[in-house]
Order: sequence, then C-alpha cells, then structure tokens
Amino acid sequence: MRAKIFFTASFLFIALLAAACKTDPSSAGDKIIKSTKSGDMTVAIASATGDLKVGDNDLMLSFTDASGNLVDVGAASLTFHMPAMGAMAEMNDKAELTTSDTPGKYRAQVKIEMTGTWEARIAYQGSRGQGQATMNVQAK
Ligand SMILES: [Cu+2]
Repeated sequence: MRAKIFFTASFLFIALLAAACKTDPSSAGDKIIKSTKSGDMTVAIASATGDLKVGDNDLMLSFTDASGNLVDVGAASLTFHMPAMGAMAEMNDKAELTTSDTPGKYRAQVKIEMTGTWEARIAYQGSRGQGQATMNVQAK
C-alpha cells in the first residue's frame, strides 16, 4: 500500500516536471534576453548566457500563446537593425533561422557588428496569420 502511494506520487511529480518543461520556452537551457507581445503571443529571444554579444550569436527564437504553450507560426525571420549614426550607415544583421525539433522554437544564428542598442525585428507568416514584433536589445 505504501509503495503504491509512493509510486503514484513519483509519477505525478515526473508528470509535473514534464509539463513544466513543455511550457517553458527556455527549456533548452537558454536564458531569455528579451521578450515582447505580438497579438496574443509572446515572442522571446534567448541565449545560453542571457546576453546578446558582438560577433557570432547562437540564439533561440520562440513563440508562445497566452497559456505559455509553444506555437508553430510557420515561416519566421529575425533581423537586428540599427539606425544610421552620423556618417555610419544603418545596419541590418539578419539571423539565419532553422527550425528546431520543437515547433514554435527556431535556432537563430547572427553576427552582430557592434555594441549598442539594436532593434530586433521579428516577422512571421503561417497558420497563425501574418505578424511582426520589435524590441530593443543591447549588444555587449
Ligand atoms: Cu551602429
């Protein structure tokens, strides 16, 4: 009897852990750099360190619904934009996106040219319709 209760409790605990992982966009060990809303979804950019840095970045772009569940938005894009500064032309550092094993999560590889404030521009098109989001991110 006691063993059975223990078994049931263990099972529930494991089920809870699994549910927590499923709804956590940072379950791949990534720390959120920044997130914003796009309609009823939340768009988040994450990295292993929680920072965006000058040079090569290996990021995770994720889309979640109001309940925190990952949402497959279809085709997505991510570009880091910096307006012209004096004699320096505007910069657009486009990330190369690849789908991950988890729908709603994209691996984003991007080379950031300089430190400062970048505007992350996200666009998507698919079963959720067409939409975009922007958010300011600091590159260190
Ligand atoms: Cu610049």
